[in-house]
Amino acid sequence: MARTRREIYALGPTWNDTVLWYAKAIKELRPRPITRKASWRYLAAMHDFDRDQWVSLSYLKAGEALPPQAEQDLYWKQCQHGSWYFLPWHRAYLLSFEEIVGAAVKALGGPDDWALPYWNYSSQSNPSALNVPPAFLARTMPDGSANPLFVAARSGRPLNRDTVRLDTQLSDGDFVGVDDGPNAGVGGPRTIFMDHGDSEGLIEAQPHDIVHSQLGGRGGLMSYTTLAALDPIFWLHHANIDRLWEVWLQRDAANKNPAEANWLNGPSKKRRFATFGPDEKDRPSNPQDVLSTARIGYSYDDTSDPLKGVTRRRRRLQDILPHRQSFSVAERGGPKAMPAGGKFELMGSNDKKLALGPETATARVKLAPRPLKSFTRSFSATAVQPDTPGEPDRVFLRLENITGKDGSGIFDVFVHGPGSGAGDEHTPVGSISLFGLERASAGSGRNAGTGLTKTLEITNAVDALHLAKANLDELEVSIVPRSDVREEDQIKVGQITLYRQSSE
Ligand SMILES: [Cu+2]
Repeated sequence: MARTRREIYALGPTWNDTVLWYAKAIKELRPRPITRKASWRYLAAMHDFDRDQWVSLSYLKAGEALPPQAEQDLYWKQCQHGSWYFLPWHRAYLLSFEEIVGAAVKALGGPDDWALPYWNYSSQSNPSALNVPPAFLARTMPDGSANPLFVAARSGRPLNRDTVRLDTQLSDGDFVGVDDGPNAGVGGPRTIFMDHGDSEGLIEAQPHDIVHSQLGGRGGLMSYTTLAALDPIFWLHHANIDRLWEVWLQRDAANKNPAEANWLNGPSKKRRFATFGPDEKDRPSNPQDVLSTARIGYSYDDTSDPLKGVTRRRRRLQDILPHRQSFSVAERGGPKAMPAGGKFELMGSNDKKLALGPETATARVKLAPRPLKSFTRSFSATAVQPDTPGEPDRVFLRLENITGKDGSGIFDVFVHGPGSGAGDEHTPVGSISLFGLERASAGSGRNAGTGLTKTLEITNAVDALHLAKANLDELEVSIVPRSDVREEDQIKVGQITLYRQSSE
């Protein structure tokens, strides 16, 4: 039976059938023993698991029997973050969940085509889009019984429009990006089996990470990989992320999934992926097995392009062309040579660790003269001639090796000239969430404690500084917390770097 995943606000009243059956199925799955694959807690532990944390939050009894260790090693703690497997692994995972919930719905007397709803918080046409769907905030179900969709450990506050924007995410053309480059592409960097790789793809960073942190808040389930899948809203969020993958593929015929065997066949060296159907039997779970949603039984009600075909290059040239008369002819350089050794070149970096706490943290980044000169030339030459093929250089800001003890924080990042501050007069170049920070900082983790790396494209901000004829020898980066961040979280940014990417 083919299933159609629909936007939750398009399903009608708060307690429409899809939502009501979801709640009833959760009531059925939650009390099942954690040793049973088709149980609420087993499914959540497949994402990530921490026994002490689960016991302290009463999701597990102290002496409760767990599946045998060998079984845990295969099925639990599989979540892929900071990896080009982020999108396909979560798709296979969601499919197991949806089918198991669907089987419970059917067994309880519901329809046999129940499909997971998704939450499109980025919708421009739905005025309620940013609000947590009301059924997830109600304490009780219509019959007065406790509502299993409600979770106390969650912020419940509306999301912010600026942190669910999709312009940059969907307008990039590469799934993988460039190896060892600052731009990890839409889908993430090439990795082996990862529980938290250092850098991540554009869709993973935003809206994925940011929505996790905003929904969870400090101490909330959604803010931590080990707890997130215990919150029923997790699955609606990830259904939307999965849908955005389809949106990206369909908005431009040039957007393609990787064709490399290492991606298609999944990881083989350390671990493999393992998911199952309602019969609890294993089934193929690698990227190549989930590429077609139709083949695995579902579709989305809407995969239209929210950017309406606008490309990154067109957006940027529209921004800068009105200013083109501000360049003198003398400023026009010829086409620049590619930097030796690749498309990326380090423009500059700071020289010491930066601590992030409840106050704004600022670092100064010195820019090396030679790459800066190339950048300036590329920018002038292309900006004055809109029909020139290619695009001016792009600039990326990297916050590298971020470590700390609590990853629920969200920060706005500003780039400005030295001494000019990060006040209200500036627009942030972007926001970052530290979702997965504690995992990536742990010395024993697969990523051996190197922390997270956050990349933001700051091309437009640097364009603006350039147009204002600011002195670009040095830039300041200010990082402003927009959530509850504390000194004891011990958050540090190892290094801040700026890269330029020359046009193709
Ligand atoms: Cu997630």
